[in-house]
Formats: sequence, C-alpha cells, structure tokens
Amino acid sequence: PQPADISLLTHTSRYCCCRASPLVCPNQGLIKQLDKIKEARNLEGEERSMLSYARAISVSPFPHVITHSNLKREISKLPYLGEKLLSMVEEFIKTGQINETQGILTSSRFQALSAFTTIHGIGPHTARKLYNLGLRTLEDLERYYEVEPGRCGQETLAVIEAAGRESDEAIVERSIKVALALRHDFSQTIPRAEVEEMNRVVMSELEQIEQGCKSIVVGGYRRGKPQSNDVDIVISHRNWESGAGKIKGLCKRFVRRLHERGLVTHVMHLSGFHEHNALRTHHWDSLEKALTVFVLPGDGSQRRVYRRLDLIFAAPQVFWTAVVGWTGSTMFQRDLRLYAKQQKGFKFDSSGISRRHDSKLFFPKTEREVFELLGLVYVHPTLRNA
Ligand code: DCP
Ligand code: MG
Repeated sequence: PQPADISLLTHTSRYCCCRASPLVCPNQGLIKQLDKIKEARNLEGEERSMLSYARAISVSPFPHVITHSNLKREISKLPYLGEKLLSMVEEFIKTGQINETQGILTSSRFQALSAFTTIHGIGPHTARKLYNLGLRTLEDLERYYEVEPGRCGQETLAVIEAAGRESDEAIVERSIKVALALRHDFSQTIPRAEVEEMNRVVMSELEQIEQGCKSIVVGGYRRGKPQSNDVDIVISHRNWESGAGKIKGLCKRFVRRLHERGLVTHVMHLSGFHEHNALRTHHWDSLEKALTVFVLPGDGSQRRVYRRLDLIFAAPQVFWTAVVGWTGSTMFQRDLRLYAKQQKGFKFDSSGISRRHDSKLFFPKTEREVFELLGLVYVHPTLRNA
C-alpha cells in the first residue's frame, strides 16, 4: 500500500470504504467474539441486528489495542458503537470474553445451523428449515439429500446446456448436493500457490479457444488471505473495442471446454444468461458467471483436492468495476454501493457504474479510476478486509 493513500483514510468514517481494514488488526480477539454474535444473528435471520454487529466489527480495526484508557475518549467517537456494543467491549477488556458469545458457543442449535451453512447453497433460511425437520448434523443432511460422501455424479454437460432455463429451487438443490458430497474437500482451504496455479491453468486453456484474454484473481486471495475457501477469477479481454463481443457467450463455451478437458468436474450454477437470477442473497450482478468444481491436472500419483472455482466474465468497459466488486470484502462492497448512492448519486455494482439522474455509464480504465469516479481515496486491496 502506498503510504500517501493510507494517511488519507480516516478511522472514524461511517463508510468502511473510507477506512483502512487490514487482514489482521490489534483487536482480533474482540472481533472474533463479536463475529460469533453476528453469525448467530445471521443464522436466526435477524438481519438488522446482524448488520449492527457487522458494522461494530468493521470499525474495530481501530489503529491501536482498545483499552480502558482509550475506551471513553477515543472509541466512543467511532461510529456504530452504541451503548450496548460499548458495554460488550468493556466486558471484553475486563474479562477477555463476552458472556453472550460464550452462550452462543454452547448452544446446540447454533452449532447445527452453523455447520449447515458451511454447505454452499444452504443459507440461514434453509438451515432453519432443515433444523425444524429434526436434522442436526451434516451426516443427517447426507441421508436427507441422499448423498454419498466423496461421490457426486452429475450430468455436467446437461447442466451447462440447461443454463438459464432452470428454476431457482433446482439450482439450489443441485448446489447443495454437490457441496455436501464434496464437503471434505471443500473444507480444506486453498494455499496461495495453488490459487495461482489454478489461474495459470485456467488462462492457458482459455487462450486455446479465445486469444487475448486477461484475468485477475479476486476475492479473499486478492485481499491477502493466506488461505482461501474458493477461487474467484474475473476474466476480460485486452482489446477495448472488440473485447465486449468476444466476452459475450464465452462463459458457457469455456466451461464446456474445461469440462471436456477434465478440469471442471461439476457445475453448480451458470448465470447471467437471463435477467432473472437465482441466489439473489448474493447481490448477483448481470455478468456472465460460472460457479464450478475444479480439479487441477495431476500425474496420477496423488489424488487432487476438488476446489470451488468461480469464473466471472466482464467486458473491458466493466472489468475494473467487476474486479473491485468481487475483491470485496462483502462489507467493503456494501459500503461502496452505499457511499456511491448517498454521497455521489451514483449506482455502483460489479457490472458497472452509472449516474442516477441521467443513467450515464462510466467506463474506468484502471482500478484507481473506479475510486476517483466515486470521489474516494484509493484503498489498497489488502486494506479492504472490513
Ligand atoms: N461478494 C459480495 N457479496 C456477497 C458475496 C460475495 O460482495 N454476498 C463479493 C465480495 C467477496 C467476493 O464476492 O469478497 C468473493 O466472495 P467469496 O464468498 O468467495 O468470499 P471471499 O473470496 O472474500 O473469501 P473466501 O472465498 O476465502 O471465503
Ligand atoms: Mg472467494
């Protein structure tokens, strides 16, 4: 990160896209405890309460360790820390823990819901539904969905062809089955070197069917996480004029190719082929994308781990908004949208920036330009871990 940029960020802004949020911060212990409460609220569908904890967590990378002496003076100046949150912070300073967190950790309902939502496709709502059916463990879910661990046959080609014509329910059900069958692989995190190898393999395959494409690995990897849960890659074309035409329809064609080559074993979801998109909780944009299961080619001497791979295709004109949107974090993205709307009268999402009053579209040529357009100080990706 360039020091000049950092010094322009302020830790008291209401928007986390104006603050520096490093991966590891001085108040990690406090954040871990608050995060459990946030997760519990999320699992119970208490959206507003969940968001207050998320906001409290996002201001807690306060530059120094929060102590008794700075609590009253400085911390109370931070946004989003109301009376209740401040008393929790005080409790944490005194005892090293938060009572409410301890209660949550011992709750068997929390443990079950929390385990269920580790499965891609199972959100809080579905998790509660499954819990109400009497299911408690992931083994219970395997029986319920009739899934055999480690084994998940799929007519992947048929899934690719059916893209855009399936119901939301069918898509979610398939995602759950695949994610459940392969959960032992998916729970293993992906080291940075393997993420980079996956990107190399993907891009050399892409070059075979469409020359001149480029990519950036986004998500947690780009924010500096040493281990990722999945790999997210934004793909575009180097040619500003002809690129958009080359990107259109490429997603489906490429995934078919990766499947033929044995690299993509399963497809959970292909989207962007019609206006109405499934899994709306994800704030889906209108870009073509594929949520797949990927396996690196090996020499046969060892079994390769199945990995979750998301491929996002963006025309050159929206490449940088896609990169910023998909780099996240989720909170950073949320505040970017909010800031754009409230402070600038702009609409921001991964598929583009537009001005609200006349719908004029903007096509930033660099990542810095995205921030400039929104009137923001550039925030380095590794400081977007709000
Ligand atoms: N994203 C978002 N809103 C969501 C989900 C995702 O803005 N509801 C964006 C921000 C995320 C990015 O997409 O950083 C990728 O999402 P992931 O779920 O892959 O999360 P990360 O890559 O941040 O972490 P990891 O994959 O290691 O769990
Ligand atoms: Mg990711």
